[in-house]
Amino acid sequence: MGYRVAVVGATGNVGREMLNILAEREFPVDEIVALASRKSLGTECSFGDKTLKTKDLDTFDFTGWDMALFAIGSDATKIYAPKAAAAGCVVIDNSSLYRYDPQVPLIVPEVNPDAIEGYSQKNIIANPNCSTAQMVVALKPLHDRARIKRVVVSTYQSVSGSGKEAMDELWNQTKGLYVPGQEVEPSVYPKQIAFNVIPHIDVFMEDGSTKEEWKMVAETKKIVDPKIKVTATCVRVPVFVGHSESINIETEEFLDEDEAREILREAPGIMVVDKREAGGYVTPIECVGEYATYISRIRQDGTIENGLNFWCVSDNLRKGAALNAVQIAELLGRRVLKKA
Ligand code: 2RA
Repeated sequence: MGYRVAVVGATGNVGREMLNILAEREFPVDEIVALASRKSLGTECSFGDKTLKTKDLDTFDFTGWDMALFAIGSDATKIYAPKAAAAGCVVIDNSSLYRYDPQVPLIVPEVNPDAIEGYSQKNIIANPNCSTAQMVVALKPLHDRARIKRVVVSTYQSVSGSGKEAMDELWNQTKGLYVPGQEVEPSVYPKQIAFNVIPHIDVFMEDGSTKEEWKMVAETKKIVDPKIKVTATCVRVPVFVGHSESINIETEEFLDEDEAREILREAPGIMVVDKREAGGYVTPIECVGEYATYISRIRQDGTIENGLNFWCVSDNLRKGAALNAVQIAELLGRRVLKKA
């Protein structure tokens, strides 16, 4: 006995990864349906060794379906998520629409699994922003041991976070720099992304931060601890897949770098690769397709009493989105629906 599962937005980067990961992890599926907009009707999507043809989201009836993993923008989610939830289908939503709603749990299963108890308020569970997910996996075990007071994070986010069009722009713009007459002007991004970095993700807020930076602050507080102070600078870099983050934390209690390394080594979802030698650290290219959040460069920050620095890398389409959503589905099945 398994679950009837819908993947909504099955033709996008994240939707395709959701299908891949549901199959890889042999999620107990009785029936699965790939849903997309009418213009993508009939598009083929892989589900393990099976091929699904997308069905029309607009006319789909979610009645009798156990859960729907949503990977569409907030505008479309606003239309279809309430329909699915009202039909009794639990929505696991990757958009930012419900993340800050007090009646919707925002979950990273390695960090706050008990929050799943709150799903029934709206029959919706929110998936965090990709840059938040990998960071809180690393923060949680250190916070439990030494109580984190403050986090300073700089991110180096791959273009797949902006979608397939951005990946094409990076590819074509890079190629165009070497092929006369094939120059590609910026369109997805305000400036050239090839061989460049852009300190701007999402819209600018009143205080000069960007919404991506605000998300990291708000979501870390909701998932880990509202008392933690977070300041973020989010940067787009010319990498296809894999977000990297330079993280500095200040803790209540002193935490020695060696103890921190051992704590992280034992923590769920984390792989520590940390040798003080050339190549003794993880780079985004190495995390693509993997489940783990990788931690390297763990070291004391001697400029403050209780400070630590470390490097954090993860596949933003996986732990940053699709894997976390599937892990929430697994948690929902284990703790709530209990059909398999
Ligand atoms: C990005 N975190 O990287 C945002 C949305 N995926 O563009």
